[in-house]
Amino acid sequence: MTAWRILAAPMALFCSLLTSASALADHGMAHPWQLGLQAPVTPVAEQLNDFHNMLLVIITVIAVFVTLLLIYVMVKFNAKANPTPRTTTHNTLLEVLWTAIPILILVVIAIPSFKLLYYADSTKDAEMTIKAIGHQWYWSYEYPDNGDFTFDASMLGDDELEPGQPRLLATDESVVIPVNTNIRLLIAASDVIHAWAIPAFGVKLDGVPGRLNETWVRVEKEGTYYGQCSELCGTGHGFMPIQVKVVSKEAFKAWVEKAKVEYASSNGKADVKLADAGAQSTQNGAAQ
Ligand SMILES: [Cu+2]
Repeated sequence: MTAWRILAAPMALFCSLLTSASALADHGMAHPWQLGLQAPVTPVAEQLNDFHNMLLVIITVIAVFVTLLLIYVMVKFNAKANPTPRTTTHNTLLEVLWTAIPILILVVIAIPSFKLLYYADSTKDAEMTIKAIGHQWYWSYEYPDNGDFTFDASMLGDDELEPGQPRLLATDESVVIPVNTNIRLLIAASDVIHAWAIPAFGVKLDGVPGRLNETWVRVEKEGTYYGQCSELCGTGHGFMPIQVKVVSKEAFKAWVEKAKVEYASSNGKADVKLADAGAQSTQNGAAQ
């Protein structure tokens, strides 16, 4: 009885941790004592999760096999148990096996890996496009086929956080996207290499200046999801988080109408004018 109790206590703790983990997983962010990856909400993230679980099985079998083999060798072939060692140095069958089996294991891993890589690459039937541009140190977003507006999203400081908003993850403006919609994501950068990453979406893609990288998402669950820049981009690298709100298609349409007005004044035009003026004066300066 006592032995069972000793075993049951950590099991109960583990189970309660698992339940609280799955309850918290709905928040679209990492949390203390999380086990496994964040709950996947896109087809790509689901497949990534399955692939990760498959690798976990393979790696566990290999680790257990090698450990058992080591223990067997240590017990059977130590100097005490085996005072006169054999002088055999080659075994053709064994050598072929320990070359072929690892190759087979790598092939078994490579096939689903490449499939997944191409699946995450792009979607043929995108219903809309969003462009994310990394800057030192914030993200700006463009909605070219939904109002054609632009806005910046910067991290909220500790004194700006409202109750429930996570520190270092919440931003002043959210990327709003509709649920169950194939969205083409174009990712670029204006200064150095950044990376747009949301673990729950299974997306992590570099934003490279002068290059347009593409991926896609189809989020199947409404909610708020968080991510961070995942390419070391300078001193503010840890302070350019990503906050995505996934809403119903109707709510998205309503938000677009509101956003068109809200972001009209800062539609990038003022910035563009300034940037143009800057570029012109630089050109003039160069010409002189
Ligand atoms: Cu960055």
